[in-house]
Amino acid sequence: MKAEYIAECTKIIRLIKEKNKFLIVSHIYPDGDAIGSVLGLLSLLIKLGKTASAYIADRIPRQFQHLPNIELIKTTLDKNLEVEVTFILDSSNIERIGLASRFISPLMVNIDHHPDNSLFADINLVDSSASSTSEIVFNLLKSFPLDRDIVSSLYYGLLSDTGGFMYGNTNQQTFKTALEMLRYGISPGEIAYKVFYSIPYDTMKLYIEIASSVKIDRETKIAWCIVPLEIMESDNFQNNTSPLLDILLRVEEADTVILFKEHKDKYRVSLRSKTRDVGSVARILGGGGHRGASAFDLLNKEESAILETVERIKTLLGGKL
Ligand SMILES: [Mn+2]
Repeated sequence: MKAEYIAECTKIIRLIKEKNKFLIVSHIYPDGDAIGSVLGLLSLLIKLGKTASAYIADRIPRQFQHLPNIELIKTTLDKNLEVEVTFILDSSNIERIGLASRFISPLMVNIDHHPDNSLFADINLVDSSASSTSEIVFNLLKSFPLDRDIVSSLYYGLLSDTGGFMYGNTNQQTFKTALEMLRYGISPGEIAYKVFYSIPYDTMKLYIEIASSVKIDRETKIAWCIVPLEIMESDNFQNNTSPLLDILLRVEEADTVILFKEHKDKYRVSLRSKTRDVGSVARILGGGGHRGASAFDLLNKEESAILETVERIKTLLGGKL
């Protein structure tokens, strides 16, 4: 590990020991890694007797409700909250945390694994070879008295960001970290069912409705579908669409999947790929993310915009596969 990275770890550990008032934030459209890493760190700080709050400026999807201390993640926050240190987790830039950026304290710590992280904080612990922010947080915190609940949340984050050790971000370090996590007595099977087999019945029906309209271009192995606004706004739809993308990626003829999620003023476009670099594509189109999973905003809501965007992505990915 690089000396610089170790130096940042040492600084963060010192802050945790010396400071008392912490705020932890993560990105909007929170996924399993955002939630898992926030809960792991939050639960440890509370265990250490610190004053710690967590805030995400978005709805927390129902699928995370079973996680220990989930009720402590707030979606509104007192502006007058006194904070000495703010941790920003799993967010490549300050815009990703949405309204949470209003509550920034004098000292900011950025912990992340996105390759396009802009190193925006006072302390930046960024490792793009890590599978997940949860993996970085675990390795950072393992000298503290972690427990089964804390580690379960972090394992949840690691497992969801690797698609169950399946995506290209899974490497030797991922398995090594997972093994160390298992030593805390967590139940990997139980957590795996919670990550991948816990779609509420009414949500699954919506997923099936959306998935049944999937289009595919067999030559380029690109599949795409649209989530219309009325479904996006339904209480039964989860704003974390990873499970839906996973369902679509199970199609043999699909190497790359594009999901257009309709909002009032834009489409949020998520990309997943088995073999191609959709991270670079998203960056060209104004977004960001990882090699195998990324997203960007499409501000043009004209009817032709969807097909034009599919064509643009086909070209950027190099056409036929
Ligand atoms: Mn992540």
